[in-house]
Amino acid sequence: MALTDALAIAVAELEDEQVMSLVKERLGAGTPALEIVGRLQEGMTEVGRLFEAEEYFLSELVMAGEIMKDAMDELEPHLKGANQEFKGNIVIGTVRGDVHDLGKNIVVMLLKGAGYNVIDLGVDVPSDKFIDAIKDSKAPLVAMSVLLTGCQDAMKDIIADIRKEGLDVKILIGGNYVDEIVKENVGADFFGTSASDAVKYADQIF
Ligand code: B12
Repeated sequence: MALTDALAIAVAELEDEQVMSLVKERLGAGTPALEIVGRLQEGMTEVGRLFEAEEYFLSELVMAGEIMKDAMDELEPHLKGANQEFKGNIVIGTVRGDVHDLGKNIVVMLLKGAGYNVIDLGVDVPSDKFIDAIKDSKAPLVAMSVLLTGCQDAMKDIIADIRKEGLDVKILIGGNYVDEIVKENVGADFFGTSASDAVKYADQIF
């Protein structure tokens, strides 16, 4: 993919200082934080492509993760928003076997900003942790993040386990590769590919 945006290129080239200065510059110029996230994500997608092409290796993937995390720390106050109205509880976690959490953390920030209380279970979350949290919080919505295609079966099992408990909860899945087919396969109610999708479905349910 030929990137054209300077920030996306800086991420793809792992230029950490350049990334931070561009993020600050754009925030200062009034670019919406979510738009900046979009450019960062483009860069990360390119990092993923280079990894697949064996031009980048695990160390580059780790570095890209660090760069993204630093940029998100800078963006977080701008994503949270000022909405303090309490709309209800939402449980979220990255599914068992998967430790990618940068995207999930953005979803958490946006949901919080939209007025939800988010119970974040972290990464590599097994069925029982999801089930206990849903029971304790009586959340009507559980959101799951997945980036590894190899973790689709784990997600399917977790959803089956939740359904077996007979809990009155809607299930939203999200991540870079999920689509209608994945949603049907794992038995979820909704799917999303961006953090704002999470807010859209949450607002529908609450
Ligand atoms: C950074 C990164 C890592 C970091 C993660 C750091 C961290 N704390 O998260 C580290 C180095 C740990 C890592 C490890 C691995 N990774 Co990795 N990683 C990436 C990379 C480059 C970027 C991911 C990212 O953070 N993107 C930026 C965020 C903002 O975007 P996002 O995650 O997509 O999230 C957005 C949306 O998807 C959505 N979203 C996400 N979750 C949810 C949830 C809901 C409910 C909703 C509605 C929306 C939503 O909203 C977010 C914001 O818009 C991707 C490449 C890619 N194309 O995604 C590979 C990638 C995901 N990794 C990959 C692989 C193979 C691995 C490893 C197996 C490598 C290895 N050999 O060890 C390990 C697996 C570890 C594990 N068990 O999980 C592959 C997966 C391939 C596949 N088909 O399964 C990818 C696609 C790279 C590639 N092209 O090969 N990785």
